[in-house]
Amino acid sequence: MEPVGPRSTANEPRFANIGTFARLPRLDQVGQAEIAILGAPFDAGTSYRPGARFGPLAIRNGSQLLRPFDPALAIGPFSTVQVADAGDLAINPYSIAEAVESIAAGARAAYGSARRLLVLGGDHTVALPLIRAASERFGQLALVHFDAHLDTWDTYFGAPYTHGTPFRRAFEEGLLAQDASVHAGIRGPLYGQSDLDEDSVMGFEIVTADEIALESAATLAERIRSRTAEHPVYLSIDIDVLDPSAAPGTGTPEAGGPSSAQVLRLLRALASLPIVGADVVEVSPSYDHAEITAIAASHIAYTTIGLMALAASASR
Ligand SMILES: [Mn+2]
Repeated sequence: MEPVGPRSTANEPRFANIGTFARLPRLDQVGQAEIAILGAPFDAGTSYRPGARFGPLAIRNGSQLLRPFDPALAIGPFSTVQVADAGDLAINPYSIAEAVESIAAGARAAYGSARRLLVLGGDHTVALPLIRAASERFGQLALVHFDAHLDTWDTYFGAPYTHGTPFRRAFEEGLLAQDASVHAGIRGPLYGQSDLDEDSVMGFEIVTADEIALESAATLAERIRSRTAEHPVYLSIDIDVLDPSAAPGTGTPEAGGPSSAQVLRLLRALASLPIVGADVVEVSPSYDHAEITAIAASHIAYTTIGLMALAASASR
């Protein structure tokens, strides 16, 4: 059966009507999808500026201009596989522990109708329950993590589930394959050298923001590919990987980051990776200007969908 694509813009302006991601059909309209887009509006794990609970709404708004063919990947992702918008999870904004459980449960339920999920955050706390659900389905994962920050810290104020700690928890829970994961875009001040030492013990390799600026995307992609090897890949993208000039609307901005062009180029160079799940998190629209961040996030999400559609085609 041919995939149901985005609503036509032939007779309806793209800024009209109710805004699903990229004007795609809702998941309940198509029943089953290869890729479902799911919002996780939650930001109680934020350590600095709040507001990422409004991220899914902002990213969907920023996605209305996306067109169906991606020449850079040479794929029309929405005509290659069925992609649909599954709406938002209902998440308790007052209890982080309950939110983590319900996000995992929501992801498991969504897997009943979709092979792969792309989740729009929300703060980075949401990645842990999403990785739990993905690893239940696909086994141990290699994590490819775009972020200014490591997010492998232990606790804040004694809290184990925060937006700075998801990947330490994922490591402790055995969800990640040994020495197969990568951070990309890391920069800025740390608490100490021990942050890096502990991160390395947890099996991460680091591609710094300077390396993204100075090395070719092909060179870096080869490093990432040799790291993730044959493992199924979970791609987690914190929008603060971008320089604050390219993504001001986020919770913990760090100067000296890559442009959206550099990040999109590196993403596209990962085209052969078997990406089974992904998230785009930390868009906090009250700090945004002229939808800069929301539009960047929507294009990163669109490119991620293209990568997942390529992975789906390759696995058929
Ligand atoms: Mn993060």
